[in-house]
Amino acid sequence: MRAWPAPDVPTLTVTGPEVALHDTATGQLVPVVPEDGHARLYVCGITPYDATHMGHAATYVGFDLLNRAWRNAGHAVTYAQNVTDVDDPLLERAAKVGIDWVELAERETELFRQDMTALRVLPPAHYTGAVESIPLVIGLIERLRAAGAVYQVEDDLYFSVAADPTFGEESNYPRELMLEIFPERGGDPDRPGKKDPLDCVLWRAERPGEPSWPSPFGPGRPGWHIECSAISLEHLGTAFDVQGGGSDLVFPHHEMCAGHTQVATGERFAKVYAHAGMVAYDGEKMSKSKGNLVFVSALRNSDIDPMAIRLTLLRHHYRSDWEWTDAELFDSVDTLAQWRKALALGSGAPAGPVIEDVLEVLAADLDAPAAVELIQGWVDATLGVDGLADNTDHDAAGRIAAVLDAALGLSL
Ligand code: 5CA
Ligand code: ZN
Repeated sequence: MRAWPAPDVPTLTVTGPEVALHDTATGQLVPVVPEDGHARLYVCGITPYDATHMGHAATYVGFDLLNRAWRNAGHAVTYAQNVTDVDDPLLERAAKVGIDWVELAERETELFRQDMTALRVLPPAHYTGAVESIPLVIGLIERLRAAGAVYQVEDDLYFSVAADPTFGEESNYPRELMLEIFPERGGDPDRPGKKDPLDCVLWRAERPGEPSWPSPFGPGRPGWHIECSAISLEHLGTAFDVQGGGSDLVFPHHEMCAGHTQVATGERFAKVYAHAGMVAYDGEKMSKSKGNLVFVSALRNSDIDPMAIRLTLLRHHYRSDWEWTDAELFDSVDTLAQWRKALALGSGAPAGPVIEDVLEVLAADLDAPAAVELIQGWVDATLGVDGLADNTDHDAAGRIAAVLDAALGLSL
């Protein structure tokens, strides 16, 4: 399907350092230096049954920093993202509000595109829906069947986690924790007939009132995890550089995705697994199912500058769990006004060292809060907050504006 339009990104005159990222699988900070200079990134996309909330926005802005850091280090980036445009929560919401599920998915996906455009998130080259990937999913299930990793429970097909010798190596969760989390995130551990409670659905046979597609295994629809394995395999191949998403996807989603690709191809799914922290609101994880949501589109509709939304997100490290407050948003509005004032001067405090430091902190596990502090330091020095203005760099503002845009996605 169509992604959203790409914002213009200025080309910097300095090259940023190579990027290192915290890897969930090893718990280490690891270099993510693409082979042959070409990075491959997959980030799990939305399930479009409601509008984009700040949790989603934080995750996509977080991985946008990675995309930008790679580009600033001189690499090309191929970015793929899915849209889970058929799944239980979407069908349930459509039935509840009495609209067609296709219409709901299209409406919310379009709103997401507008939100991402407003937030200046670089679009994926491959933006792919679950529905349009059904032939890919069927092909991958066939490969898993040939590998002996598939069995049937009634008319549904399951993936046998026992077939994957690497199962558990992505999350490193102990089995008790897996069993606890699995049912909270779409799993069905207690279903009679399963070989292992943790086995997951690959193909869900047609149920009355649910959409279905023909397949060699009978009419039905894809399970959730196989969707991301099939789409990433098609567009990025195996062992791509980074698999990303929120930390709610560490298990079972990314563990199962890794298992499907590993068993079907004999090769690993991703080299590094990166996870964004959870954004809360009113004391709980912001989630569509709980309804404690702050929507990007609602703020845009009340004339909030999208760059102030983005700055609020950037002030939290992508891996931290944090709580959204309106007070921080209003603070960002004030900060941007001050930054714009400094940039309007044209000349300013020396920009060179600030630019290098900004690129460096971003390359080290995407430390956007540190980058924001560095910019604030330049603004303070330029406006002479300490009475120490040293505006001897005559093209400082233009260069600071360029790094703000290219590295942090803030166009002021
Ligand atoms: N369609 C699946 C992934 S294949 C899905 O999880 N969709 S979602 O709409 O629920 O979430 C979209 C993305 O936002 C995922 O990467 C998810 O991990 C992330 N996300 C969801 N809620 C939050 C939150 N409260 N804070 C941060 N990220 C979140
Ligand atoms: Zn996914």
